[in-house]
Amino acid sequence: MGEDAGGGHEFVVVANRLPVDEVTGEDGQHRWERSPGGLVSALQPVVRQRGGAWVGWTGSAGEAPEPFDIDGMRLRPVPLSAEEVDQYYEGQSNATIWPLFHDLVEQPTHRRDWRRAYEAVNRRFARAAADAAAPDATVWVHDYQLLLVPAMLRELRPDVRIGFFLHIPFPPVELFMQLPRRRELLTGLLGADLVGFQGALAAQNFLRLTRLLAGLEPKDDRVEVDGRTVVARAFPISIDVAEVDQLTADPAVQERARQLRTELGGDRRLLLGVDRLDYTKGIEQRLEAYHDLLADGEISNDDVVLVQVATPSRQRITQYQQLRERVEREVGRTTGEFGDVGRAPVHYLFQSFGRAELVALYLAADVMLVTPLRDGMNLVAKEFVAARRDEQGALVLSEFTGAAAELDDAFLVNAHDTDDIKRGILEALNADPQDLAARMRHMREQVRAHDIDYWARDFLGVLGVPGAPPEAREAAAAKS
Ligand code: GDG
Repeated sequence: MGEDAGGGHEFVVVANRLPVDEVTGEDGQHRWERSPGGLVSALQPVVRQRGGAWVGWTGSAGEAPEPFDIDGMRLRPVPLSAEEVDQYYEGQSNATIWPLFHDLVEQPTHRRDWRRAYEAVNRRFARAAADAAAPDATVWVHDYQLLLVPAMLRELRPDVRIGFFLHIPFPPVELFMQLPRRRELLTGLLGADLVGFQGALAAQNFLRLTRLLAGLEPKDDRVEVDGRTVVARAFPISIDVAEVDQLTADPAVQERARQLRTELGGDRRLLLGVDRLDYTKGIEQRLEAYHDLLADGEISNDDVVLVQVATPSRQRITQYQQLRERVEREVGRTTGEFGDVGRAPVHYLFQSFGRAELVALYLAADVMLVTPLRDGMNLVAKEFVAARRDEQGALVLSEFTGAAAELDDAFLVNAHDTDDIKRGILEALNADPQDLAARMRHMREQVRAHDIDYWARDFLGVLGVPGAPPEAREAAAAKS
């Protein structure tokens, strides 16, 4: 694969964000750096391997830079005005669709001007993708910011093969029906040849909706639309296991893990949370459970410590600012009530860290807490498992993550129920080491056999892309 004579690419990824951030060094020079976030962690290796193009936004409002190359990928920036960032990105994408698709864990806002901006920006992305694609190319569109792109792109370029993958949950029919202009959104997705979801339930929700909203007749995992077949299936996303392996093998990372443990208080057991600061991640409920365990005397500040990394995210949206305030109040309450001088019960880090530091934290942890109220997959859970080649450490995992379907050897909890989170934490802390090792071994087998490469090959194989044989599923099934 690669570029054709006319500059078109045979493989094009379309996502809201390019996989880079612009940073200014101390010398005042601008440069591009890989950005954090699930989508980027997931896709960068796939595009790099195929020498493809990536269409997306740089993260800054205003004019877009010319296309440029990085890490074997051609990046083609799409411009967004400041108003479009407000309306399309922070508005319709993150204050309407995001909360609604996550089972209304926060109230969505519905605004006509946001919907208009969303449509205009989706059209711009579709045009940019049409410009980037070689004849008969494959275009892989990603996520909830671009639900209208598949149909728009098909209109412009009926020759290309279109895949769409949704990284977040697809809601039950009765929730989707609350969306204004719901039919257009559904029709947008139906422009794809293959619509991928994190789980089987999401694919079923989508297919049910085609019957209800578009009067179509879905059968098994497919539905006929205008003489074409649209396939809807689950492709649970995963992580770059090789990257995690490389970091865990690095003596500097191992040393850093030992140092973290010493600094946090020698023989105290380390509980760890790593999340974007997002209301879907259940950080408040987790902190409350931890507070209550200390208050009940079930655990003590002498024996246990919690490190909560909360990566800054969507900071201009009111609900995220309010969440930050509530989380920081809860951290303050717990520290105030149970802390000692020089020994805090919670280390709250509202910062973004490098990958090596994250992996050192995974290695240092005794119990990893992943307790979202709703999450499409959750890569942190899989990264933790992949990091634990020592087969130690316990994972407390919310049933409402996509990851729970694969990692059922975790300590599964109802993340909406603080008492159940407490139970899960106590079980994890008191588990027999042999039981923990057996659980970890099973979970590691699952993640290692289904890494990001498997996910991409599986999706692209079903989409029918050359070089991505459809037997990925069968081959991996035979391996395990
Ligand atoms: C969406 C869906 C789905 C976190 N803090 C830092 C950092 N991270 C990395 C983690 C992990 C990724 O970001 C987060 O991925 P998640 O899957 O946990 O969550 P979302 O960002 O909500 O992702 C989710 C995912 O898309 C993929 O489809 O699993 O359900 O919501 O890789 O390690 N990375 C660095 N510094 C940090 O401080 N470098």
